Amino acid sequence: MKTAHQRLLAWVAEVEAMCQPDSVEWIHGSSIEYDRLMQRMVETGAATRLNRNRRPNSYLFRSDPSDVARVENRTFIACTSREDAGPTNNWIDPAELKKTMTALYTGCMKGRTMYVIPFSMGPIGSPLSRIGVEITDSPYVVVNMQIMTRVGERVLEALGERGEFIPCLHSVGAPLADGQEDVAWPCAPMEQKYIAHFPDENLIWSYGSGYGGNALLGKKCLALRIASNMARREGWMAEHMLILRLINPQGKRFHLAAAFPSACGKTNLAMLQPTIPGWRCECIGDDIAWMKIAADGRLYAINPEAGFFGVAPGTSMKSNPMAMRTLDGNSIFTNCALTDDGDIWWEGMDGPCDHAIDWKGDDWTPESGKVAAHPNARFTAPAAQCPVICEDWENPAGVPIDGFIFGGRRTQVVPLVTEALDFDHGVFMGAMSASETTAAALDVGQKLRRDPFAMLPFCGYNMADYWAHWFAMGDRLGAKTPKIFYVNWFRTSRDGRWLWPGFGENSRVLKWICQRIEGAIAARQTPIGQMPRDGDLDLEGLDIPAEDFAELMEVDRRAFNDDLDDAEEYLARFGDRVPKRLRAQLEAQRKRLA
Ligand code: TSX
Ligand code: MN
Repeated sequence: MKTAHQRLLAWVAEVEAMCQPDSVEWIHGSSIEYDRLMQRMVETGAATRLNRNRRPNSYLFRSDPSDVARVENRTFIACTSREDAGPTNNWIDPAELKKTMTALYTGCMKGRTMYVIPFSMGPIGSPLSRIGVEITDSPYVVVNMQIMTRVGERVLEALGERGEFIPCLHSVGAPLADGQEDVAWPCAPMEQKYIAHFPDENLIWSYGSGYGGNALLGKKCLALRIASNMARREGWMAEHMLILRLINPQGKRFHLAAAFPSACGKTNLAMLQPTIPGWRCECIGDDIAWMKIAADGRLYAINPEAGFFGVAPGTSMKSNPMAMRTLDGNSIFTNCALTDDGDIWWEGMDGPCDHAIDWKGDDWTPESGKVAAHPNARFTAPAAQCPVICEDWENPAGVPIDGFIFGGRRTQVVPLVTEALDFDHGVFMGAMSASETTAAALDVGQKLRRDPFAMLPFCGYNMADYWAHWFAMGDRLGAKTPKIFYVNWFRTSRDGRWLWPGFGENSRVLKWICQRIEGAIAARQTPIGQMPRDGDLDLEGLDIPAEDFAELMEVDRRAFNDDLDDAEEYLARFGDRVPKRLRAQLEAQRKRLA
């Protein structure tokens, strides 16, 4: 391989000696290489090629039924002090974990090929980008990384002989004995799975799972858990946020970054199609934002990824037409159903399906009494294929962020949109983000699941220190802090109807947000923040009954006070590491509600 990077070569040699693969292949990043890998996987039965006429250059994979999602209870932050990982992470002693995992890694690639994937998170050469190298024995990981990141020789070139890179080691944890036949989706049992982060040395070790966030180490492991540590040390931000550009009828651009817990439709919002005349929306990213203060004092964001790794079920021409069109070809599908004409299908897709092979490989009909696609089935598709991808999505300088949006899934209490009173109040809003748990017992009412900044599973250090970092960034941004908003698309009426149509109609809320950012309109101050005055939210062409709209915008002081009790209990978990400024926000909110 054409690299003279001694530290990289030494690391690869060291891993090879430990894992003992049959062979080593460096990934160049060409389409020929991609096709060859896919061809090999079709031959071994790991992949199914989809009907070329319906979905060219696209493939279906079925995972092992036990290896279908991120494994949070097997995800570890291995730093020196337990307190630095905080109460929301699984801490483990780095030396002890390395001993355990070294034993697992020893000989773990026997009978397999070890792939070396140099990759860039962010456009190659951007000052905001970071380089990683993933070593893996999973060809499925290689092809997914080729879509999700920039890989191969051009990355090695950018790395040079002394550049910094983040070593990411991955194995499915299933060595093959001499003559042993492989399975379609090799992986290790749950108690042997480890998704390990060593933030003190920017190192990632993953063992035992081939799935998504456990195995595509550039995404959650590097771009969020390790990057959040680097960002705090270096004074930037690594956030679980979509990035979009809104363009108003006058051609003025607004850039928004938004963080939502799972099941709020983040990818749908990232590819929003505005329903209001003259407004356009473009996608820059759907999952992760890396942001840095530039020379002009403003905050600029890049999307470190190059593709979308999205939840398939529920994605349709109704909920997200731009995502559907992104998947027209050159895509990978995992745990979706296979139709009789060689295409994919999932629950919530437009149109029914009479017969399919389900995600486990079994015969399926609607009468089978089970789902055809796994609820966490995924698509992997190049971002460049999105019809509304922003022309600046790979701009190495990033885009200037005008506003942050937080949110959650709340059928009660939280109104459609509020604007933070100031930056500190906005940090409080982000820290208090919560969704109702779907599995709440009927008699206990709705239980809240807090997911601060949608970073609960992704903050690679103590969440309380993370809040302090937000305040510190706010101080540095001064007058140039983005405005902060909180939205809730999911409020229902007392008789259980959705009060807000959601989806493309959310553009009406985004319009108000842009008008507030511009300073074009005033707002009504409420105890929980600024809200649209009567008539300010553009409802032209919608027929929402006045009573419904009033309910959607209602601020119930008692209910909000109860929420604050829950919030206070939540903060107590973090002890005296909680920034005083955050506690002050809680007290201020209480006073306003009294
Ligand atoms: O993604 C969603 N968004 C954001 C879109 C940009 N979903 C799907 C959530 C699961 C991932 C939504 N669901 C949204 C929403 O704004 N709102 C709702 C609730 C809802 C569902 C259906 C209707 C209205 C609201 N209407 C009809 O079905 C006709
Ligand atoms: Mn995500």
